[in-house]
Amino acid sequence: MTLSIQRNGAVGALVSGVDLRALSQSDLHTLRDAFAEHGALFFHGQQLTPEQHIVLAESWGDINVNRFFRAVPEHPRIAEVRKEPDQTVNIGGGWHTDHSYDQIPALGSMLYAREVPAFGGDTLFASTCAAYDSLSDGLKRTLLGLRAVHSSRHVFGAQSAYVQSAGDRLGNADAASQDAVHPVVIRHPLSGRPSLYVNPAFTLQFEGWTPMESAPLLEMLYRHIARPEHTWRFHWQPGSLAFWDNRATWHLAVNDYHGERRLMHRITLEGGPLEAYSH
Ligand SMILES: O=C(O)CCC(=O)C(=O)O
Ligand SMILES: [Fe+2]
Repeated sequence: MTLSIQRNGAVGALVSGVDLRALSQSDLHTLRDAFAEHGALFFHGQQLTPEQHIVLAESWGDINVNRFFRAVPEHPRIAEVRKEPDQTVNIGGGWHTDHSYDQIPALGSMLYAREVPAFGGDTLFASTCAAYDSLSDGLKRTLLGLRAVHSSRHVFGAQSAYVQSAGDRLGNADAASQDAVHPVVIRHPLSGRPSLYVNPAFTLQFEGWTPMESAPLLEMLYRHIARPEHTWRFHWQPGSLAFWDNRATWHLAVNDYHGERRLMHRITLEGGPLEAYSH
């Protein structure tokens, strides 16, 4: 098998010719470079047991256990992303990046498809690096001086409509007490590229601005990041794996398959501190 990497549009690359159960050191090196360059890697036709999924994740870095997702039975380090035929709410159905409410956000996740609907259930990705690059120089200069406040409280706390509608798929609402402040434009820890680090799920306001003052500029940035030319759509098969970088991308799980089951296993990797981008 020969490993080959084919880039998508603005975000991610499709990797073929590789068995994720048997990566050589040289494959791993190639994948690390590709991950830094493309922000997400996509694979099809993988056959991973939960144990092999864990081995794969550990070959990359340390595992981070998400406090809110229900775990796969007997695998406390694997989160379950599930929607049953009788459920209408899905997990991650709006644009977001995971863990921005942590002061040291997780690097990203390896999401592995076990059961997928016959049609739909795709995941959209957006490049927050491409989105920064396509802003005007004037707005870039303004954003470089800003920091933003992020929180988990309104999403994963007990009062949240999302938690109430997710049933037993989400839990531990008492742990939803994180607030973090991050630069609005970060230097991507792997690529060094500037990346827009705000998202509609967890960002509350710019530091030192009121929520009302922040909303119009945040909304503008959200519309800009979600522009079609910054995005790509991944269609899952059983055995597909997506590995995304939370510091370079957003994602959105499309909820268009009511009446069918979709079951994914997610392992999240520890990240590192974020720095502001400066010229
Ligand atoms: O199910 C998906 O496609 C993604 C769900 C999600 O947002 C996540 O696992 O972080
Ligand atoms: Fe997510």
